Amino acid sequence: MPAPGENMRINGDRLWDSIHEMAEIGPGIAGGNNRQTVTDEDGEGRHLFQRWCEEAGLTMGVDEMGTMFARREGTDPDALPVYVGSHLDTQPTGGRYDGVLGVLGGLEIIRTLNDLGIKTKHPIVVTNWTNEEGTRFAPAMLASGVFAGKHDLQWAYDRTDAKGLKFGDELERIGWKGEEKVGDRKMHAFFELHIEQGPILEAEGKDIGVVTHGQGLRWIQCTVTGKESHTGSTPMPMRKNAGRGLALITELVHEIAMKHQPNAVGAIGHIDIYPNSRNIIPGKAVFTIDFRSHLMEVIDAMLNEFNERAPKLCEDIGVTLETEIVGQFNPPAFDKNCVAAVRNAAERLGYSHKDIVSGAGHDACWINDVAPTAMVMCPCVDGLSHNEAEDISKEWATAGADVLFHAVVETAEIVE
Ligand code: HGY
Ligand code: MN
Ligand code: MN
Repeated sequence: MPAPGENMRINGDRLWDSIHEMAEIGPGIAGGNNRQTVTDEDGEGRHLFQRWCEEAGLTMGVDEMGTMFARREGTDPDALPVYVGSHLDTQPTGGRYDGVLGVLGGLEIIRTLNDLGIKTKHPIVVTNWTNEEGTRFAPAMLASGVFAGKHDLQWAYDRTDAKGLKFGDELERIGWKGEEKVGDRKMHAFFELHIEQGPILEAEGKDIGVVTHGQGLRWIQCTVTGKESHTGSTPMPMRKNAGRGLALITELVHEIAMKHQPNAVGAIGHIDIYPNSRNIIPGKAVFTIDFRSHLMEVIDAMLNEFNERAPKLCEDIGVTLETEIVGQFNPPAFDKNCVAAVRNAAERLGYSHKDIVSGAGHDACWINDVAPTAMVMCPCVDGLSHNEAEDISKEWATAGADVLFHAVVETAEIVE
């Protein structure tokens, strides 16, 4: 099948303008975004995306997890569609590009095909996956996980946020609980454009990351239980301080990850301490460990060491530890043909590129289990993400979307 001509490019200015119009919805307090999943702001962003899709002549489908599928017809109605997308939900102190670049990069492909009057054999479907971030409702990649058969729909609906609200109720409240059965859609392929969220591409002066693999992840939610008592009058030997358990485990997680450098990361990002009063010994600490590696044996080794050492650390200071795995996926290896389509596109377009492993998790990591999948990455400034100061250049966004355009359109097969 003919690949798109090297002169075929997306409209970088239009993409850039759309990204920043979306960024006005759910603004953060420091220039980024707070458009958390199934909040009113998420709903507003969805409506804007839907309007743009309708203006581009797309038909919208929404499934029971609220994932949005905007379809451009192909010439062969029986051909499985090529899907392209990412997520519009953000972290509470998120950036303007994480996820949004991939959804609006997909929309830009449609807008460009319309401009050029190009038809493809396979339909193309631009996708906004619900709750990729997993910060308000764990785990991350919740909707794509249900789509790939990793989570049961009702289990997903019953996930609760810090205020005890249920995901399914919130999805219904914002009016985005669709009718389509999750996972019924079959894909010819799936492509996702995403900022790297790490320092490698910028440091090496590369325009494009050709993502061959991703890290696997384990989120271990820990509950350390001690005893609330007066910080002034309780003798030190009598204390059962859950805060010490948190501190010892925080250090243990770091020590374990450092043992497996450069193939591992580990930290604790979510922490709730109770009752969180200045003059009460903490009786309870609830927190989530995030272990990752692209090597399964390293993930297993980190979990084993943690399970051996953490209970003893807590026992020695008179507190108890309960753990629950609240998020997990194994290291994905993306589809070689789709990865080659990305690499060839970068080559054809004259963009510098390198093969890379994704440090962050993405919806593509789950979709890779049910369809041939690959990712395109662009650099981000100082590798910073999950921070309101997250930043990219228009050139990087344009290069990433150009490569995405060529990989998707080549796979969808241009009809002369
Ligand atoms: O956690 C992740 O890797 C993704 O950014 N949700
Ligand atoms: Mn993301
Ligand atoms: Mn993210």
